[in-house]
Amino acid sequence: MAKSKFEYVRKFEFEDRLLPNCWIVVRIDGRNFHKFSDKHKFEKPNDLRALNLMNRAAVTVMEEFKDISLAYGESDEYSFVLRKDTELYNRRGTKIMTYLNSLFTSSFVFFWKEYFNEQKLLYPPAFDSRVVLYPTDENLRDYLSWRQADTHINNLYNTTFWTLINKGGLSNTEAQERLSGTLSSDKNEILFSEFGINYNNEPVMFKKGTILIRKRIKIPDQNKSRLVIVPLYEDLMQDKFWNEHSELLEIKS
Ligand code: DGT
Ligand code: MG
Ligand code: MG
Ligand code: MG
Ligand code: MG
Repeated sequence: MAKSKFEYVRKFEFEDRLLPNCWIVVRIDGRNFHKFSDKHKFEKPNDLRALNLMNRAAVTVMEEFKDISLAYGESDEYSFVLRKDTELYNRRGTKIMTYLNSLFTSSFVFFWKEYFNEQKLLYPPAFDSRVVLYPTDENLRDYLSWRQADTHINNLYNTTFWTLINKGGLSNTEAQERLSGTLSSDKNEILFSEFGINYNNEPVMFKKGTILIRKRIKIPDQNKSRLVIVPLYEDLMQDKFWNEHSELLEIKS
């Protein structure tokens, strides 16, 4: 077919093939979830419905895109790790990022009712996303450790903050002032000595975030196995995690 005179506009498009041999991380984050969580009456500091819905949306994305080997979620964000040797969409960055983001967002809306029941979705939520390349295994591990450290710092702060308000009768400002300049050990101490709360006994999903990986499961009574996506609530900063799940850093041959 003859080319139209308009065809030249394609030349304005740019090539965005991601560097080979690097881990691809796509991180998605809810837009203005400060307001969204407020309008939808999320429990503070952690709303189990919201976190489980985020996990469900992430599992949907992983079921569809098999080259995602691991995902990590906390709060209103999810990170997806694609194998460093993936050739998904010829490693076109925007194609990968926008598909993951839009499937995540539509799943979040699609499954909303299953988690929030009577609480109606009041307006369409949006998520931003970015794609980041990590050339070494160490960089990838440090990226995930960074996100999990963030989960820990925020959760310890938020748990103490809301305990001071809900159980200690402090105002928001008073709680904020009380916590200003405190170390982790101070917050643990406030929780324990003033409220009898041992932070170690808080729910592990709140403390560690959710790690999703694929594990081979034997089907009972059959000589078969299949890969299933499983949630883990482990410390991924430790070597132990990467030794136990050594397939994560291995290259398929
Ligand atoms: P952004 O990402 O720049 O558009 O703005 P935000 O407001 O989404 O800020 P971000 O992503 O740094 O922080 C996440 C917000 O979502 C934060 O205000 C707390 C809220 N949020 C996330 N998960 C929960 C939850 O389980 N319960 C409650 N109450 N709030 C949550
Ligand atoms: Mg943000
Ligand atoms: Mg956000
Ligand atoms: Mg966030
Ligand atoms: Mg098309």
